[in-house]
Amino acid sequence: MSETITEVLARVPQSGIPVAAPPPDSERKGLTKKELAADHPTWCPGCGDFSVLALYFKLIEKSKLTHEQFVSVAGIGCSSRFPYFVQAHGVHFIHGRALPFASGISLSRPDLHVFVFGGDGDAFSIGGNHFSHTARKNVKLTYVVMDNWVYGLTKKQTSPTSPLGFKSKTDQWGAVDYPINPMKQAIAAGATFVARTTSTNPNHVLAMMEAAMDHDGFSFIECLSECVEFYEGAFDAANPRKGGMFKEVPKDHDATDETAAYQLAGTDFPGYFGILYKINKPTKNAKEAEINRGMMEKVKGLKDWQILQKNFDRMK
Ligand SMILES: Cc1ncc(C[n+]2csc(CCOP(=O)(O)OP(=O)(O)O)c2C)c(N)n1
Ligand code: SF4
Ligand SMILES: [Mg+2]
Repeated sequence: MSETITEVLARVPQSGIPVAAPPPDSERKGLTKKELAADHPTWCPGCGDFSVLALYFKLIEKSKLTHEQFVSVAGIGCSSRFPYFVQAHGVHFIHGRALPFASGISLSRPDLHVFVFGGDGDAFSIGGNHFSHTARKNVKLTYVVMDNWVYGLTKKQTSPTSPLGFKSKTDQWGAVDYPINPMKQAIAAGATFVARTTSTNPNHVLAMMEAAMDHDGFSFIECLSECVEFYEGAFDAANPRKGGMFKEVPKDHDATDETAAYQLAGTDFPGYFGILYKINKPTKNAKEAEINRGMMEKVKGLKDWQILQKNFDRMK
């Protein structure tokens, strides 16, 4: 029989910090990369997104996660096809709306690791408002944006991160709108973990994902991921194998210093890679758990139908 509301709420511990549901059977093993691989990805050969997927498999395997412990959510776009390629619980949702959907999962199932994947258009155009609000609410989830500076799925339109002068189907004479800076946007919106990486540096992508997953709050990673079909060579300047430069965040950078993080974020491309900003602040999950606990005290001993009746009586 399924749990009652009171039983579900009773799983929220006194600390207000939600903890994992009972651990899976100790005899169960974590998923392997091989078990996680689903359909053959439909991305173009050479697309940067392949690398992010492979490293996600590695992360799950390394963390010994089982099916009931994590979920992958995405919007719409080439990058957002991600959950299809993961043989585990996942959601391919509406364009730009992955974050509110994922927030619902995170708040109702705080024991899960909630990972969200998407593109620059999905995150910063149609989903721009959700990005800001999820960040300021500090919902516990990890958001990886595969930034290719273009709309890939719809075959080359200007995106909010396309640089000035970029020629696309929507800007035949070159983009005239100033691009956004995802790092600055995330810091300013209130994100508590803000990092930058590039799909051409696998070890670094994995390290950022691991750190993001361990963060108790909204963790955001911008991962440069080349669209070889519609923006070839976009990130060569960040790739040492193409004569570019991969500069890590300086060792003496204080990631809790918002102004310092903002300054690093403003460095000209290729900029810095690593954790630019990281602070601890109560999550929406913890705050809601606190409210739920208070309410539980008030309705102690009552049956679910009696709680409902009380609510209706109050509305009279
Ligand atoms: C409501 C809605 N508007 C527009 C579209 C068309 N559309 C699909 S994906 C996309 C942009 C994809 O770009 P991005 O998020 O950068 O992902 P990429 O394909 O580059 O990985 C657009 C405009 C849609 N599917 N739904
Ligand atoms: S169109 Fe671009 S983003 Fe889409 S799969 Fe192909 S290379 Fe990747
Ligand atoms: Mg894109």
